[in-house]
Amino acid sequence: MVVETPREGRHDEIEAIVDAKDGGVKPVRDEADKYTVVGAAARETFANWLTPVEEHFVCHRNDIPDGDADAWTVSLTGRVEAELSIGEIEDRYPAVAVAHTMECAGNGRGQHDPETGSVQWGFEAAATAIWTGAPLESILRDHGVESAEGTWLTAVGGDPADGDDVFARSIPLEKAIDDCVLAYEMNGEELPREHGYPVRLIVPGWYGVNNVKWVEELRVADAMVVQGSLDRPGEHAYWQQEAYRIHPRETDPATNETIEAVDTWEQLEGGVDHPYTFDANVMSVIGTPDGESPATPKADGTVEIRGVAWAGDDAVDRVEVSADGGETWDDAELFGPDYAGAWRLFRYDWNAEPGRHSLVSRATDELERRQPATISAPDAWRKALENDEYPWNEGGYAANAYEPNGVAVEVGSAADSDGTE
Ligand SMILES: Nc1nc2c(c(=O)[nH]1)N[C@H]1C(S)=C(S)[C@@H](COP(=O)(O)O)O[C@H]1N2
Ligand SMILES: [Mo]
Repeated sequence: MVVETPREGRHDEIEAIVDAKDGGVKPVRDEADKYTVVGAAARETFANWLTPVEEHFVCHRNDIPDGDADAWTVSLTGRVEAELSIGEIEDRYPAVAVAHTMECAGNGRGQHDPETGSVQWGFEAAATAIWTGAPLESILRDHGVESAEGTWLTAVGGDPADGDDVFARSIPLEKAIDDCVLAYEMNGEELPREHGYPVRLIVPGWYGVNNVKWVEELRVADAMVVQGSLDRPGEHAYWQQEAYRIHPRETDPATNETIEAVDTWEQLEGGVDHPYTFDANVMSVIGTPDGESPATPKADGTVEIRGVAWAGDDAVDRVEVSADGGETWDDAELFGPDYAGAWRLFRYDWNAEPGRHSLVSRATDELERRQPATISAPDAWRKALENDEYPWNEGGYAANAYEPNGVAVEVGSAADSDGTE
């Protein structure tokens, strides 16, 4: 079992990361004191498309391995048997860059009432970076793996286990071949240690937990990871089969070797008993105005509301904004870069009357799935969705309600403004 005690040295590690990131991130409350977690310090992170490394959240449970790129290897196991050095990963395969909006599956956990324990994220555990690396398609093809049907790829982290559980996560081989990369650079720089140096898996548009850092093994097999899947001691399936599953109170999700519905929302709608957190649910955050200081209208009386919206590996179709806490809505305009797996920018010229206003945004994806308003009461479970609520769940996973992410903004009167903007 996973050890439930605080992890030693965690606070020093968090402090070192906040220092290295120059204050672009802040520590987040972790009830069990187990995780290394920092999130975007300012709402304005969500007013930009590219998240600088300094503002990119960090989340992991174990100590960061101190392995060096020169000595590190990635073993291919299961249907394949090979060992790759970092040099080979860099030189033998094409270098590609992918844009990926990474969101911790626990983002929004702090909005669950009653609280669910663990890390109390608001909306600060989401970010978009450019990850450079080798396409898994090229690596797998080079080793004779092509067919995808019914096959899973399990990535194993080289982080020393806290207790005896191994950090292992499975994704369908189809997704791996479609667009995943083994990344060795982040925003054009060498991967920082806390983000997975020397090599990590990037699964575009899928929740953070699938993006295994410090990858040391990639296993191709007919099943998702279950206990006994891996050729090593310890508990293999905790991170796949127990943690990061969406389920009501006091439920132990059953272990599955495979499932039909992979899309997280489809699972939530009944596709799988206790959904796995795979692709990210449709979500949006307003970046500016940030509510920190009064907003000053431009000469034409408008204030630009700007933010980001994402929907995992589905496309964002529409973003609406409301300046009255969700009573009335207007369409925002989507603009800027449009890459699968990464968020879109949105903007709206708001005729801002002086006074206090409650701004919210809600996104709808191409499959017409819209962010719900709130998180339900604990026992509503799947029925919540019909009531425009996200199901409260014991782990606090994959929440995408819009109301909790709103921002209260004070608009200065024309007389308050200096008239230059
Ligand atoms: N090996 C390993 N990979 C990991 C984790 C971990 O604890 N160990 N944490 C995961 C989780 S829960 C998240 S949200 C993302 C965060 O990636 P980042 O720290 O680069 O933002 O990494 C994932 N990859
Ligand atoms: Mo996470």
